[in-house]
Amino acid sequence: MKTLDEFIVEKQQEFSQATGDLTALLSAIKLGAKIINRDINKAGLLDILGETGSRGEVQMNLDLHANEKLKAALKARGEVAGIASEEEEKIVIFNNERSQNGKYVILMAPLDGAENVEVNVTVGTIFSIYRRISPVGQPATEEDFLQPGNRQVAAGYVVYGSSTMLVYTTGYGVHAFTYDPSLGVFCLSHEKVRYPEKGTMYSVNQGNYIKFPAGVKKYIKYCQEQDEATLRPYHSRYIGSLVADFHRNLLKGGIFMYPSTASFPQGKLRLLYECNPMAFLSEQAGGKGSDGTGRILDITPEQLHQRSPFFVGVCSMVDDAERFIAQNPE
Ligand code: AFP
Repeated sequence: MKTLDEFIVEKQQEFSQATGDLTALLSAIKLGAKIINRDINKAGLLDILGETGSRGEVQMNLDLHANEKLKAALKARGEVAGIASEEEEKIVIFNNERSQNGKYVILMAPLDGAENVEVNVTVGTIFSIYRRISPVGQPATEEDFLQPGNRQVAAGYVVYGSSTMLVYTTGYGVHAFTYDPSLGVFCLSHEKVRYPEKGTMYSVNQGNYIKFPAGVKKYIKYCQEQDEATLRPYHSRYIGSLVADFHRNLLKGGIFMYPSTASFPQGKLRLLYECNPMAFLSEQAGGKGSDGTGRILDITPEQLHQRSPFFVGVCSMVDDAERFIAQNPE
């Protein structure tokens, strides 16, 4: 059995200019994930005991609670100059001397799909790590966070499901670790994860069908048609928790889509906290991440909370979706 700590120390030489900083940083994320995992597992119990009021409040609290816990774990490390979070309006700069010398900034969705906690369905934490571009020794700036996804040095997620798993990449493949709660350690369970060559699942909120662009509607119909050679009709699977949907599609082969809709013309998902890290992981696993017209990782962000349409998964499936979109302009 190899633990996450052992694995990242072993792989440290793969990082350019390895100094151990990134290793320490992943350790901080691991600690935050363990705390969030423990607290999610207690959520229903707290509710029964009435410690935090109504169900709605428990779920709301957990969102913010996860943000605070992860932020504290990262702040405690000198390697991080600041964070941006889906739960915070503005960037949070860590202003102590040690943090100002930190080389990295982190963007995160601390509890993605939080509404699912209330009904005992899988949720996740997503993170994305960049080397800052402002001078080390000074406070980080917003520019450090508004870098295109192709500059990520690491990204990953934690999926809190029937077991808890941490999945990450530093640009040398995707590795997954399953949490053993009795030992309190993440153990290597999937090294160099790759998508299956052909996918058979599509994940999209079909309740929004009427509001989708014509190309997406046509692609969904294509997914539902019968054709043995391409293993269609595909299975439809949608949890409503990006991490869970992405994770299943990664292991089983599929495409996740959150297109633009009449209600969300730019899509619903956040480019920096959701699309970029998942697109980086996808590419590292042999898949693709697109906004429907091109590579997600090449978009230069203009705003922290910017949204983007998102198509991610097995290469040939994302290619098909892009083709249908290009052939059916609005
Ligand atoms: P929340 O974090 O606000 O619950 O949103 C979750 C999410 O961003 C992503 O994890 C899901 O894939 C997507 O939204 C689900 O959105 P719909 O409910 O509109 O399908």
